[in-house]
Amino acid sequence: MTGYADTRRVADLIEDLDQFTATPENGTTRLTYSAEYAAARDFIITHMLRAGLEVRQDAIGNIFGRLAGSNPDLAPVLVGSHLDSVPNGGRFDGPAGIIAGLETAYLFRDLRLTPERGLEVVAMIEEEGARFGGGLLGSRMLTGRVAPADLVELTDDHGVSMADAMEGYGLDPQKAVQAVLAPNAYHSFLELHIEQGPVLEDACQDVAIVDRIVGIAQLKVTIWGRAGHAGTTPMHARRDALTGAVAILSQLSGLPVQTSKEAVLTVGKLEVLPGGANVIPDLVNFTVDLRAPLAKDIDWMISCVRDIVGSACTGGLTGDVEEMLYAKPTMLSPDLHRCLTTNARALGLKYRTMVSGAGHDAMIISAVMPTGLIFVPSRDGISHAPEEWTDYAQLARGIDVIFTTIRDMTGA
Ligand code: HGY
Ligand code: MN
Ligand code: MN
Repeated sequence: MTGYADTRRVADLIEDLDQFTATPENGTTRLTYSAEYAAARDFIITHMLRAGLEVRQDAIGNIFGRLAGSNPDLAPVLVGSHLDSVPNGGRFDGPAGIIAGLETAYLFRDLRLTPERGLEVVAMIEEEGARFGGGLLGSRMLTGRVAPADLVELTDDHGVSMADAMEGYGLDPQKAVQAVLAPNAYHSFLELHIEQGPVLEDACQDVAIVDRIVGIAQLKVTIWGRAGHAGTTPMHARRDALTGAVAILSQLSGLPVQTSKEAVLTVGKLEVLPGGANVIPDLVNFTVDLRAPLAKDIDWMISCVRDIVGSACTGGLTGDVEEMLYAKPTMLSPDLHRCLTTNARALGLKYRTMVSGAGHDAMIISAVMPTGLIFVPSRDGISHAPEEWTDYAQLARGIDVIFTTIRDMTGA
C-alpha cells in the first residue's frame, strides 16, 4: 500500500535542515546554542508555522509547535526529538524524529484532520551532550532533573558555562526552571529515531518498536600530576598525569567483558594538558561512557572505574571521577508499544520489537508520561558519522507509523 508521508517533502526537510552545520565539509556539527543551532531552530520554526502550528520557545531553548485539539481539556500528544548533534555526525540523528513530527503536522493540515486531543512537535536541546557533557540535558531539564546551579557548573571545551551560553543565545538562565513540564502537561510522548545499528537492515525489516532502553552512565575522569621539563626531569622524579591515565585506560578496556555480554564501554574524549610536546602533562581528563541492560552492571562498572582510578593515583598523582549522567535502564509504555505495533502491521510493514543500545530523550521523558519509540533502518548500521544514512522511503514508512498512531491517539 502507498503510505501517507510525502517522501519528497521529508527528504527536502532533512537535506535543508542539514545545511546548518559548523562542518559542511565533514558531516553535521550543530552544538546547542551555536550560530548553526540558532539557524536550524529558525528553520524548524518556519516549518512549524507553515504546517499550521502555534510556536513557542521554552526557557532553555526547546521549541514546541502546537496544533490545538477541539477538546481543550485533553492533554496533547508530544512528538519529536533533539536538534543538536555530535561532532561530525550525521543528518538523521535527531532531525529524523523532529521531522516525523513536522510531517505529521503537515499531514494533519493536508488531510484537514481536526484532532480532539491536541498534538505538539518538539525540537530539544543538548541530547548528545557534545557541548556541555553528560547528555539528555534538554529532556532532563524538562523533567526537572537538573538543578539551576548546574548551569553554571556545566561548561563547554572553551570554558563557557551553559548559563553564559544561554545568555548569548537570548535566554535568561535564572528562568531555566520555568522549562520544567507541569504534571500531566502531555498525554504521551512519541519519538522516531534512526536505529544507529545493523539489525533492521540485516533482517530486511522496516521498523523496530522499542520496548526498553539500556542504562547509561557517563563519567569524567580527571588525573592531576605536576608539569615539568621533558628533558631535565629524571623519570623517577616525574608526576606524569598521562602515565597515570594510560595505566587506567589499559584496565578499562577489559571491564565490559568482565561485566556482561551486552555491557559496553567507550572512551570518546581525552584531553592532555598543557599540551606541549616537551612538557610533562600535569592534567589529563577523559570521558567514560558505560552502558548495560541491568542497573546493577552499570553500578558495578562505575565502582570498578573508581577503584582503578584510585589505585592508579600514586606517586603524587591525584584523581577524580565525576558522574556526568546516570540514566537507568528504562521500560517504555506497553500500551504505546501495542498501538505502534498495531499500526505498523496495519500499514503492511515488517517490524520487530527491539531493545535500544543508544540513549534517547524518550528514556528521560518516560519518567513523566507514557512514552513510545520506534526505529527506522540505518545503512550499514552506521551513525555518529557523516556516512549515517536512511533511505527516505524507509524514513517515510516510519513516519507513517507515527502519523497513524497520533491520528488514533488524538481522535482525529
Ligand atoms: O549516546 C547516545 O546513545 C545518543 O546518541 N545520545
Ligand atoms: Mn539521537
Ligand atoms: Mn546520537
